[in-house]
Amino acid sequence: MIKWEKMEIMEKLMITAAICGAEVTKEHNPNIPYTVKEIAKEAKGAYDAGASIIHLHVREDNGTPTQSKERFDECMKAIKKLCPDVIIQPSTGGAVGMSNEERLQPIELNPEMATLDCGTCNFGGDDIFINTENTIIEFAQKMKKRGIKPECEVFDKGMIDTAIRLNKKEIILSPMHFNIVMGVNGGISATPRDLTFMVDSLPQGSTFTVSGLGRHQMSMAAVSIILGGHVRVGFEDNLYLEKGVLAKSNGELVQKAVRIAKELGRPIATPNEARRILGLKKNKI
Ligand code: KMH
Ligand code: ZN
Repeated sequence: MIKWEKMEIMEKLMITAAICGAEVTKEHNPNIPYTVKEIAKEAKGAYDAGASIIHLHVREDNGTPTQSKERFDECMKAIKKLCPDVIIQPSTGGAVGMSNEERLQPIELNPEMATLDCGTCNFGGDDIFINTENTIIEFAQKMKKRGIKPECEVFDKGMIDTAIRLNKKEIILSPMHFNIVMGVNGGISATPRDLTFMVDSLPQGSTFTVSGLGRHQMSMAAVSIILGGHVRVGFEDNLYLEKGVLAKSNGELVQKAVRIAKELGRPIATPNEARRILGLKKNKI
């Protein structure tokens, strides 16, 4: 349950920038980064604006999504060169249709964090993002072995229950960190009612961030800020700064989240403050 009476004691706000994703393309917004240089530049702009975590997908130069370990390594090094203390959180979701083996490659680089998708979900049209229970267990066990903190991606309430079940078996360790993804065609809707329901369903001591898709990005960020949660913004989830205006960069979207947070009285966490909030051991550079 949300402890409403304790809400004045809030941690600083962690902002995650999801800078490119796997599904959006330059046809959707010409500012989506593909190359190593573009990805590093977008990460730096987001970091300068206040992002403490970069949620990372990578692409071939032509925009094709890839989970190649080598490409992740190149991109992570390029990002660290520009923003040495930022937390890099590679995706193990990759793109719809990739094999588990393909998706798991970036964990071999021992990042501090990585995503752990906690269930199967329709992804619009004929797309299904498949994460069977055995897949989740395999990914979680491999991350645990390497000391990588999973960010549990939950697209619906049942996925929280799955994460709790695996937490009870110590396959996912406490305290858990969740990303509540709202507004996927097939997942939970992006409404304040649904967000409070999801937050109320999290185990005590967990932290959470919220990713509202499309036009819901900033409104759900605002609700999360008020609830004591954290926020994710960026091109992976949303292409627009406001109705009809494409964002020029991820930095612009982070700046907007920072403005909202400031108006609501929530200071922004640095990467090292985010490490403390998440219980990450050290900055692995
Ligand atoms: N691209 C989606 C199929 C994650 O990063 O872990 C999966 C995704 C979630 O983006
Ligand atoms: Zn992602």
